[in-house]
Amino acid sequence: RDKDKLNIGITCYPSLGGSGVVATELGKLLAERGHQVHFITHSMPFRLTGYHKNIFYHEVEVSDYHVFKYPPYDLSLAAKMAQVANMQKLDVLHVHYAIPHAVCAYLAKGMVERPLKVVTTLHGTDITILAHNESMADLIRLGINGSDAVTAVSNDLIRETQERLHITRPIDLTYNFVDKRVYYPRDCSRYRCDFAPKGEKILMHVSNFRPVKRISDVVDVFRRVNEEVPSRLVFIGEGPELGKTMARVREYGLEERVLFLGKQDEVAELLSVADIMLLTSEKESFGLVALEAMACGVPTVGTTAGGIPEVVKHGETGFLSDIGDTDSMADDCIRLLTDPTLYARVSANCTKRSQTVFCNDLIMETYEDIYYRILGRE
Ligand code: GMT
Repeated sequence: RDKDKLNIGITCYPSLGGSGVVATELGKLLAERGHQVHFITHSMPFRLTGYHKNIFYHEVEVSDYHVFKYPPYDLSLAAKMAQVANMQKLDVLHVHYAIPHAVCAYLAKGMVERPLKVVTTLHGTDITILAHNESMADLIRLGINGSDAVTAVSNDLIRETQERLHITRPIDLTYNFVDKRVYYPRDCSRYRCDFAPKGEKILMHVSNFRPVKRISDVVDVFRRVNEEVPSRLVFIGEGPELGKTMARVREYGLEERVLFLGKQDEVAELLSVADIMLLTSEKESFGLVALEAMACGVPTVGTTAGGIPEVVKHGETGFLSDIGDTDSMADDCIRLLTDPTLYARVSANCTKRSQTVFCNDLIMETYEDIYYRILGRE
């Protein structure tokens, strides 16, 4: 793999969210590999703390000229992409999330002095939610068809993109990945004492608290589990459903047993404290948190929505039920928590699967091969 080192631009949503995490971690791996990586975003990606050799950050500034009722961020982004592409001689611009990034990249392509190849990675809600709107669908289709390569994070997302948007061009599968230097089973005894002082089992849910996560199902599953196995529920993250979730916890009288930690930057340190990760979503193109938990040896109990079954192998690395079937999910949790032999087997499968199918080097090389392919350097 001794091919030329590349100049790669990356655009993503820099604040909380799985797509931003994946884009930033990929950028870091590519930079370690010797490529020059230029992040073009409206603020510093939250996982990009400290100095990293070969990584550069270009901030998009939005014009606040008084004529604009709505400052045109998308145009500023496209202009910045073209400027960075020209100045840094970008070979590839890799955008994560179709709207508006793929469309901005399409515009930028028309403004650059030398050929610029564009890769678009679809992450989920850009297709499963935004593409339901007809005019948005036309824009997403334009971004997809105007890219030199398109990737998606699960086979289920590829299928849905092709069906919903009538896309016929090939879409590469690039599963999300975890860095095993960061996500591994850690000794979490100090957190365990804080979260579950009487040695209770710990169930965890990590998300942006959007309606698609069906977080009230998390509370319902926990209520049933706790009736049979003394347990605690730890929530990490925040978002629009947080208030409703707290209300449900109060309604069930479970305040003493449920902890809301809010947004946490260092999730890798906390995941190993969980015995089970709950992922009850009705839509989930991949479910990055299930993979992160898996890498820490923590099985996921959740739903068969979207790409989750490609990540969590039912019966091997966790257990999956139909969307909304909280009784079945609770039964699976109880079985796992009361059968140490079953738990040990599933937990061992988790670390093994995360380090093989979703290994960072493997997925990074898949992206690298796509860059070389579209540049004609195979
Ligand atoms: O889960 C979210 O709502 C955030 C969203 C995002 O754009 O960051 O996550 C999507 O991309 C992640 C990274 O590829 C996937 O792991 C999530 O499954 C996907 N979310 C949905 O499909 C709902």
